Amino acid sequence: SVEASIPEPQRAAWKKFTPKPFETAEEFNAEAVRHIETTLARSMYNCDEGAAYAGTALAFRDRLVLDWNKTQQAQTFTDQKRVYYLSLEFLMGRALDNAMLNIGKKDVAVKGLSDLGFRMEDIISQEHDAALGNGGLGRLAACFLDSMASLNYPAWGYGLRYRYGIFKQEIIDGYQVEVPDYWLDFNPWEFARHDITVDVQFYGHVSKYQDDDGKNVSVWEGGEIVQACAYDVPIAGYGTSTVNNLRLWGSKAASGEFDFQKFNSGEYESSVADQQRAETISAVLYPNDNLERGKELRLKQQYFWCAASLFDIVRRFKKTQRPWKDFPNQVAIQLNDTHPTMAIPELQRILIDQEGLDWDEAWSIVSKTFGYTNHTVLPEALEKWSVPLFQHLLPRHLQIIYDINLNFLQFVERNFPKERDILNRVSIIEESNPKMVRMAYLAVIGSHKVNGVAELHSDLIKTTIFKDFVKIYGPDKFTNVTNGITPRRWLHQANPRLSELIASKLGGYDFLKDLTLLHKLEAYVDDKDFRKEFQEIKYANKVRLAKYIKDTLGVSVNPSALFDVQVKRIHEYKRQQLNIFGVIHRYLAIKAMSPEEKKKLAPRVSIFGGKAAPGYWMAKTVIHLVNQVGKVVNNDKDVGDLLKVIYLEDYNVSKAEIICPASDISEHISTAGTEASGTSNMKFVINGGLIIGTCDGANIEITREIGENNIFLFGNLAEDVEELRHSHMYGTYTLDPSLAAVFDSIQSGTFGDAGSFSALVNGIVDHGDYYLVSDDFASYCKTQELIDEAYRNQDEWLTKAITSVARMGFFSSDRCIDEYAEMIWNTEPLVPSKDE
Ligand code: F58
Repeated sequence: SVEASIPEPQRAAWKKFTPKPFETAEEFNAEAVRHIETTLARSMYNCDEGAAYAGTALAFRDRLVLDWNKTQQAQTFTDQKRVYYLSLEFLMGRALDNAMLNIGKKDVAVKGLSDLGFRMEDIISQEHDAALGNGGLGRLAACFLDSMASLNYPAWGYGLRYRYGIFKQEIIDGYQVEVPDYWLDFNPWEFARHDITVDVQFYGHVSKYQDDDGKNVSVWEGGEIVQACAYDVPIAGYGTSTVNNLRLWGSKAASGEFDFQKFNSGEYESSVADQQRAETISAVLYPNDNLERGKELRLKQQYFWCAASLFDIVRRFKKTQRPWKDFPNQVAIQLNDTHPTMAIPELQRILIDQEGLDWDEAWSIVSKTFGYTNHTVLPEALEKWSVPLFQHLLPRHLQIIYDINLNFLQFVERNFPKERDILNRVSIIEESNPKMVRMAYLAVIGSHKVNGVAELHSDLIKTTIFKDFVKIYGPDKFTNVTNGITPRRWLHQANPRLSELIASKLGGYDFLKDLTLLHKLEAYVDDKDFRKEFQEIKYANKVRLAKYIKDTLGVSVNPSALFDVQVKRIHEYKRQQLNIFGVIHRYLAIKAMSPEEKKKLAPRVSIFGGKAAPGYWMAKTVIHLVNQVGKVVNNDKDVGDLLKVIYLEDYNVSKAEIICPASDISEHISTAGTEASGTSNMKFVINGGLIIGTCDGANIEITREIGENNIFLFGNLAEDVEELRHSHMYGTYTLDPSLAAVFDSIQSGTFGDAGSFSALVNGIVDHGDYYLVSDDFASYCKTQELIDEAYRNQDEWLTKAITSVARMGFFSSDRCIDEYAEMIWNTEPLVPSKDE
């Protein structure tokens, strides 16, 4: 589309009318009421909380947009290197509270709304979560956007605008039921850019021609075109006027002649069907976490989004009129896992087929542009696409991938002439039937840096899945950036009272921009008043969660009990089954206790939450078991308050904001070596909760920072896992006796039909216990007893909690982004000038 701008002489006229942002409660109300009356066409006689939310959101959005326009203008004019973060998932949660924090006028809105008869909390909770993600990977992308804007990096996110985000989970009769999440009814935070579209091609065939200079050229012809339409979301930074952009692509049928012809020739129905088929591409987020199923539509989503994003990035670069060799100095593209790997052959295709560069020149640009972040070593999560599917859907890209592979294998052969096997092992094409394209290898070969997300994980990828590549490229291509979380959302917004208490001691809110300042809290660890207030805040947060549990599930829990929380996607490797077996073990123990023994036991509330992938039977069985155990335990008079078991429905970002501040202990108990990092571990500790965990992912670095006395570690180490698995399969295998007792009680029908749980039990008893539940059970239960004991000494517990908070400075996503910028992107912040 042609860019038009107001001519210089007329700009003074424009500037006179630049909107003035609201400053006072009155001015805020003027904006909110105007939006409710005119944008929504509602009056004071039909203004409910939903309408008041909309008015508030629109008033803040208007303020955001002014800074957004300025930021984008400044980034274009200064023409410095930009970062593009490509992620198929952005788990943003709610936006209003975050917008108010960043703009800094929440107090004004609180007053204004109260003048209209509304309470801010009620208004905030009207917002639908933007849930375009499954779990940690998607939430990390959201934290990174927040940090990139807060640190003034010129950065854009690129993703897909799913019509349906992650499903809503209902628990019916103890089973998970999935309900579609249609979230776009009213979304004030996005701007449809109907003028920014990209045509994306699929299917067809490749023809070879000779051009006028006798050069061979490949042309991808035929097939179908789908149109990508841009939807932009402003991403505001904290304590700065930088507002970056998140561009999400929606799919539509390409308009124009083709449709028109069909329409005119009377094929109205089929032209509408084309439209619907095109819209299917961005219709739904795949709900699997750590599993790849190789579905055609998923590959279509990936290519559609990569092609549209690359076109957009290249278009922006070309406007600068720089030579192509400058591309990697102007553009850094980060691949959030292998999902955007198609961007690599796509950029190569654009450069050679469309821009006429020769292969080597193009490849030198491509391989300097990309960085790849790996988030898992689980084999079932590594993406592979069948060659026939590829050939059918993206014939030109398959050729390019073959050429990339050929060049790479020739390079390997030259350097390792004596090793015949290595070529087979590192080839992008797996010689299976059908042949498969290994996306992780393509990502490694096409990127200049590869990183894992915690130290252990980054070491593991170098010794397992990418071992050969370390030999080929040397170790420097591989690096680590330990994950982090944004303290704005996960401390300040989720726990405003704790944030305020910290600010009162540290002399302001600078710690929200430099989290390492938290270390100064250690000076207050013995301060009576501080301790009292810290403890009161934790209690109040538990009361808030207890109320939520009562309101949603009708179960009363005692806020003085130890709240033990495990909330995350349900997956065998995360071992919610270990937790619930531990709960059953505790239940059996309580049943056998004398009244005196019972008196000594600290009451506990075991809280679970998380979604299972709809086709993941074992995970769904775990959910069912937790609910069945809850039903029995919560109604057992012998148990009373000593144990309650809660399953929170539909765990999501906004619920996490209530749950994280309310835990005493949270569980991060994956089989060692399986959880790449984990990020909720950080969210709990920063809110003054202790953790029980295995030596896995970021737990190890959390331990290093906060000290081993402040964490409850247990279980086998990653280095021992392989041998243990081997011994299960081929050696003698004895089930842990306490776990055997737990299984006996399940099999005798204590928690309902034993048959429903047999697969879960048999996986451990008969099928090798792949996740080492039995091996870790004794040390898990022992550690839970240590927790009971430690909790009895409230004073020491509190010391541990405060000390831990003070030592969490390392785990800010701001630190991550600075590390990426320095080690991988080679970019600098662009600090907005005051008078702009
Ligand atoms: C998670 N991965 C890791 N994948 O499991 C977790 O340890 C880590 O902290 C986090 O990434 C951030 O690095 C994860 O969430 C997914 O959900 C994918 C969704 C798409 C399909 C493949 C899994």
